[in-house]
Amino acid sequence: MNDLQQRMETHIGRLSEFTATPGNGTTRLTYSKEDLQARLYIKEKMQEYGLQVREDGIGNIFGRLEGTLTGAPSVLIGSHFDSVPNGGSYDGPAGVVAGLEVAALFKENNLTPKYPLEVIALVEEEGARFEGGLMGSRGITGVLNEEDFKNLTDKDGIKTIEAMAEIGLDSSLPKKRDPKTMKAYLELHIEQGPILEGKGIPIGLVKAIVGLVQLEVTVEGKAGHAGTMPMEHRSDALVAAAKMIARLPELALNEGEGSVITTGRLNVFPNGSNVIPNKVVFTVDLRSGKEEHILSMIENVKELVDSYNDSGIKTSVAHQLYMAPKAMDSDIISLLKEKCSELDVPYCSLNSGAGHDAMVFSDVTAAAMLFIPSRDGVSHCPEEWSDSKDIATAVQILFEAAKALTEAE
Ligand code: HGY
Ligand code: MN
Ligand code: MN
Repeated sequence: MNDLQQRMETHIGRLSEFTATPGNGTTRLTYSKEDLQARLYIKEKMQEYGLQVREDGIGNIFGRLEGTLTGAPSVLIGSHFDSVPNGGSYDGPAGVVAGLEVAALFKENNLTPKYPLEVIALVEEEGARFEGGLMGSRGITGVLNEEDFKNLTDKDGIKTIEAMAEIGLDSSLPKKRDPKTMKAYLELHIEQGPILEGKGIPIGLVKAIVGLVQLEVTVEGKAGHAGTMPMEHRSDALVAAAKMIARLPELALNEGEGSVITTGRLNVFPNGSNVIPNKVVFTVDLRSGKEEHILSMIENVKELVDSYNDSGIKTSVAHQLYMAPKAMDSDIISLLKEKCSELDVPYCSLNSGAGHDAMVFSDVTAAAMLFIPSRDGVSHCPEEWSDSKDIATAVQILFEAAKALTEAE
């Protein structure tokens, strides 16, 4: 195992220690104690690698290697460092540590770029604490405005800015960043699917990222005693919600072309075993490679939910996130292909079924992604694993691409 691969193992190993569920995957919610531990580790490495470290008003971390061109836009390399509940060690951190090691290679080779290089570690990509997801990147690009950011609360009603203050972050700092300060955004991420492993190819170049929508459905009924309320008089919110959820998969299958629908979170109120539920709130995550399918599925979900309204059941659907499908930058894809060939690394092109911060940055700058294989194609679970050898290979490719991008006009 070479030094770079060893450093990858160390970084991933250390970051995976910062979890609220040791022994049962990575649970690192934004602005939690575990976030703070990971944040300190990332900032320590940024300083060690000679970068100027700062955090913005959302808590995103930037490590900057100044360029010789004053006021020139930066080449950003990184990913997110939050996780889903009981997730894996690589989803997000693989991209953050790759960015760190690209900066380390600039330092080791005494390279001062023309255009600045910035390593970026983003918060709340998963949306596991504050609704919607892609929060850190949406805040930087202004898609999430200051007002909406400040009003976001977690399931306990704690606001973003309160949670930030808990770990010593300053939410009064700037959030939205002028697009003119960004030249490109590069992200290494695990594939989270079976394609690369199936092909035995270490590097995937992402052509496009599927569109994704997060809806929140609220179903209201009437609470009552589980023993004394006759069945025919009930307005059971959970029974109505269960019927809706059971019919969602058919909407994706009818849409076709790889469209998917998932209900990942469901809360029952008042959640007593002998109480007829009077309210249920559940999420609907829907995705497709074509926007027409996304729009059609939104309409069909709303129609389905609406059809359960009656004298006792009332429903509503809230939009939490809307991201249209996004193509990655063709010029940077060509550059990455060239660097893979120069380094004699096999690669293939593929689309991403997962959402990523790169899809947000693609609205304001040239964005591109590299994938590495996921063992057994699994992710968002403790079994998630990728080979540090592949991360090291990706770092070499990103290093060559970053050198070109920080020199080119
Ligand atoms: O949900 C996603 O696609 C990403 O993992 N946040
Ligand atoms: Mn991710
Ligand atoms: Mn994820």
